[in-house]
Amino acid sequence: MASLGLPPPRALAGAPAILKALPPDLFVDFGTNAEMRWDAVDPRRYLTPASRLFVRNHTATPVLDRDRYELRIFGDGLAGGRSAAEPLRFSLRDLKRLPTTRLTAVHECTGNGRSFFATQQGRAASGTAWRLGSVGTVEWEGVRLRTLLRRIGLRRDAVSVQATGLDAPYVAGGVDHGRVRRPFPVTKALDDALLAWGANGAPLLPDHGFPLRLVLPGWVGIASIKWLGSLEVSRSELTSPWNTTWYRLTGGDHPPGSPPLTVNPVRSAWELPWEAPLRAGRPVTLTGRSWSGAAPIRAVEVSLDGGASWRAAELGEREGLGWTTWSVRWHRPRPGRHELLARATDRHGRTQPDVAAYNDNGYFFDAVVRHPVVVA
Ligand SMILES: Nc1nc2c(c(=O)[nH]1)N[C@H]1C(S)=C(S)[C@@H](COP(=O)(O)O)O[C@H]1N2
Ligand SMILES: [Mo]
Repeated sequence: MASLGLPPPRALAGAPAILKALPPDLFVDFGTNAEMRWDAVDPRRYLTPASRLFVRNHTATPVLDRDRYELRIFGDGLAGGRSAAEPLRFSLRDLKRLPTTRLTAVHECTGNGRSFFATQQGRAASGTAWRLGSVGTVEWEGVRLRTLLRRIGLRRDAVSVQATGLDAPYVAGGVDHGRVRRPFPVTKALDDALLAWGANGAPLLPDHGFPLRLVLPGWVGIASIKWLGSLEVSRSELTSPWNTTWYRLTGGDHPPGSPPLTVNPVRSAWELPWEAPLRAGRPVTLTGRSWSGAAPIRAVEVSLDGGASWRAAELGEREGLGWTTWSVRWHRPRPGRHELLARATDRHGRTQPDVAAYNDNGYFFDAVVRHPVVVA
């Protein structure tokens, strides 16, 4: 986008969209997207290692130079106002001189669980057919966006911030939609938004936004723009196709004009292979995790008999806005095929429903997933 004067991402002919290794025992590879396998999650490890974190790319991972990197900030919402042609510029070093914050949060794609609209509810939705692996919990490191914005100075009537990535423009169906970008309210910017350069104590991997990405804790993954090139701060509501066309609930029973999606719903997953083979008659401890974009998890109920009976799972670890681990002892698995169910409730009282509200793009599949196991 010449208007921002940004260097084009290094174009590597025939290069893969995702640069890190995607071994099939750890990932399901969808090309530009890859989901983590829940059966490969180590129950003793709370954070998701960056090497195992899901990747969701609209385009392809650009290779950016940390020394030439700069974040551009402009807009009529800044004190004094700044045009896109004459933005404020911050190098990575400038940003790292500001007070550093670490925060642990769930990181999740809006479409996580999408395949279950088809397999569990009989109505397919369009988009990557994730199971539940487009999620992780990461300890991000960076500077609060509010720290930077307060230093720059905001106008009192600033309402909207648009984050734009440095990856190539997104072209779909022959239409160039421009660079991946999405606006969010100034209130979120001044609350817990983070400009992150690190994950789990190391610099971001290229696939996850190196050298700098935005993190909007608890919000849909698309809000956390990777390879952050610019922030526009505005006195009027900014828009982009990522909040007007995509990432809102359309079709199904949703009225037209439902708002752009923000806070993630409640979900749960078992740390088991799909159709996990289990030994009959032998007690086994099963583990899983539950999370919510709104609040910590208060309770997890599980059913080992397809939903006929329920009991409380034992809750384990939780850090900050990260997920909650849990376990349940299955004393006497009987031979046959069973469905395991886990239903979480967060501290705002939000509970996973039996059926997720259908929408054309398959966002927010938050229903209790029926996880098959085979006991023999
Ligand atoms: N610049 C840019 N930012 C982006 C995206 C993208 O394609 N380009 N994908 C978004 C989506 S849809 C998600 S779910 C998360 C995925 O982050 P990850 O690949 O680091 O897991 O990044 C978001 N930020
Ligand atoms: Mo996403």
